Amino acid sequence: MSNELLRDTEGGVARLTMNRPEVLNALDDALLVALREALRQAAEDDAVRAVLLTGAGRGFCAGADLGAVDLSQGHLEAGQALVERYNPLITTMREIPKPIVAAVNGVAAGAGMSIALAADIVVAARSATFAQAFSRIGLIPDAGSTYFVPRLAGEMRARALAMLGERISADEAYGIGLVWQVFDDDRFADEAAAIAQRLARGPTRAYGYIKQALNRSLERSLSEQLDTEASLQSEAGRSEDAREGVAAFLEKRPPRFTGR
Ligand code: T3D
Repeated sequence: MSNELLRDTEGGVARLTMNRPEVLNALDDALLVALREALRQAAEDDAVRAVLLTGAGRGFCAGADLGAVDLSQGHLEAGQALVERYNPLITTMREIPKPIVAAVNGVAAGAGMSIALAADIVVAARSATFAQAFSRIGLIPDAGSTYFVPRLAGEMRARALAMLGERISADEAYGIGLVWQVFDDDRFADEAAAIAQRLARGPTRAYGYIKQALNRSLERSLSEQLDTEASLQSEAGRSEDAREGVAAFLEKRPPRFTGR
């Protein structure tokens, strides 16, 4: 297992820590592969009911490792890396049936910002920053940023962030809908962990169906989405957690969800 990704599981939360702090956790092939593999394992492991993704040191992730880029052919062969490593990672993040919290502890730039936005819930430390850094090096936003940013923040902001490549603060990111919550730095790690722990105690199967329902909702018509809801809700309704949730409500007690 690569040391570039630290992993531990406690209380139903798989914590994945990108661990290349000397380059602000910039992504090389090994880290990209390790991230995807860890997510797949989290999906299959019944003991894992939520994932917390964060970065070691002062960065969350500075995007592609520019030091590892091959310019020997006189150009940057960027498309292949996307097809082979970045895109499968982003797809895996969206599709695994367990909630992912991105705990953005520091700068999230380029594909590092894309990875944060592919999570289900993004929280940030007050000192964290976000940058669609791609155009500063002559590239376009990738790894899902042209999908996530307009949907979360709106078309104009997506265009300006992409073209100007400016760094925005966590509070600005919160203000335009890129982030769920911002916490002061001294509370950040505990607050992010608490959200993941809360999800790990929740109705895991329902969370998986919520992901499915929301993943494509903005591309579907109302009638298609109503059909999707009916079909997924009928699955959710058959879960042990739905039975427990209703029973707990009627008995006026907190539910004890098991993820089944
Ligand atoms: O082929 C493909 O892989 C295509 C895929 C492309 C996807 C992409 O993500 S493209 C975008 C790549 N990322 C960037 O362009 C961001 C580059 N980094 C920066 O602009 C800045 O470092 C930050 C804004 C992120 C942070 O700035 P700051 O001032 O807080 O830190 P710093 O001093 O610039 O960086 C600290 C160290 O990390 C520094 O190394 P040093 O000088 O201490 O030895 C810096 O070189 C290194 N570092 C930062 N980002 C990267 C990096 N090293 C390699 N790759 C990086 N992306």
